[in-house]
Amino acid sequence: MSEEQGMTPFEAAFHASAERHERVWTFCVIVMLALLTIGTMFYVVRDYGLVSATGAFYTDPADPAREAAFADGKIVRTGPNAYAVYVVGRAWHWSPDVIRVPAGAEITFYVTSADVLHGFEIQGTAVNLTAVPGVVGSVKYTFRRPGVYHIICNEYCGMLHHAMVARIVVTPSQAVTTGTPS
Ligand SMILES: [Cu+2]
Repeated sequence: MSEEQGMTPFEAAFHASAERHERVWTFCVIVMLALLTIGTMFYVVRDYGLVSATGAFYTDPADPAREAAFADGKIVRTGPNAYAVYVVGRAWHWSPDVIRVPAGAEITFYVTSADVLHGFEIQGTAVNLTAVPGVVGSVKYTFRRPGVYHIICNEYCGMLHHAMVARIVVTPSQAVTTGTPS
């Protein structure tokens, strides 16, 4: 109040105008930050799905059940809407190299390596674990949207490391098969 009293009419008008613009600008920044936060959360939830568990367990490499599960990799239906996918990395490919699972199902990946360290990464998702010989790592993931996702190797493993790419085909249906692309 005393501040306003010592001002010329021009200064008072300028002061009021500047204050109004600062309020508007601050409000705009708050709105932009809120939209950015909400938008980021929306895309993270939509595209990354839920990685609900990561861990590793050890099994006897000579266990016949394990040998069978990881021989060529396989997909097993474990519940009405759940699948277990056994993946093995070998220089320089993933088995199986085509994985078909339905959208919305809970997929548990069991990942190991037959030779050296490989990096199991599903592009466009938060799934990323190291495939270690003699160790089985596991991660759960739910694909929200049908489409083709790629498994890459992100741990340098030799000459054809860059060619270690496999496909996950997420179907809208419940149909599940495994195979090799021709
Ligand atoms: Cu590699």
